Amino acid sequence: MPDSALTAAPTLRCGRYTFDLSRPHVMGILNVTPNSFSDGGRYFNLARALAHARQMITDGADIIDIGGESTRPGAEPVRVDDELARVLPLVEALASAGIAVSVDTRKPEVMRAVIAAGAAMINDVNALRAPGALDAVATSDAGVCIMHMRGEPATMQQAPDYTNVVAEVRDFLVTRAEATAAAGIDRDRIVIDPGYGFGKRLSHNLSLVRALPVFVATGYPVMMGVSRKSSLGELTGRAVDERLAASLAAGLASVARGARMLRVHDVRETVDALKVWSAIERAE
Ligand code: 7PJ
Repeated sequence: MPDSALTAAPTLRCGRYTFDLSRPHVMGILNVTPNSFSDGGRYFNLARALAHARQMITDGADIIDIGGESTRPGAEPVRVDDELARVLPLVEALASAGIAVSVDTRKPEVMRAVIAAGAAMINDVNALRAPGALDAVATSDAGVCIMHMRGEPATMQQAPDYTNVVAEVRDFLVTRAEATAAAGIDRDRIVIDPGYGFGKRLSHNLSLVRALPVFVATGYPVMMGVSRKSSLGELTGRAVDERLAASLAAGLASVARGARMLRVHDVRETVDALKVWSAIERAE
């Protein structure tokens, strides 16, 4: 592993927040869809969602990622007004409480509205490819996560194939990050994400984790979302709510290869794991 994978210490600017990524950061997942696969839509209720978000902050999350549209394989699209009705009240409440908020969305209309409501970051699994998405973020000071996805959520797991998954995903992310920067979004507002599980087979996902230093070498901070994903079920035979150990292993393997942000369901356990890993990295 090149030294730079471990020594790169970029700063990420997201609205009024500046994250010093010399310490790996944790993004807590808050799904507010009725059908989110890994939490069964349990947080589709404002009071419960707020309590869960606050708990994740108490547990050490640096930012909360709110998603109102499921992007699980096979998921159907959600209308703009439905998505906004789900996420906006949460964005407003959390942002006004001084909590850094990211919104997981592909829709420019949603991006504009949540940024106006105080969101510090846009997490777009579609890498700002929707018409108007680049502009929606460029006219703000929000940070952005550019993720790789092959195809569309409805169909992405139908026989995904790559000649060289690492090179193809890296080239896509660099191209999209350059387009993002060219649209007026400074490089220190951009994070890239190989999109674990998005139009990839198990072997592709594993290759991407193993090759994370290739992504780190692009100069952009790297985010990984492995939490509870189905490939971890393939490896362990565990159901979605029994993948904590698998998620921690994949998350730590990612951070050890240079990922600077982990998007996770299990914040408390991830923060503990990172504390131990970081202490070992700092030891004499
Ligand atoms: C990811 C995401 C991910 C980023 C989802 C799930 C599916 N955003 N949104 N990276 N995954 N940036 O959480 O299982 O891996 S939704």
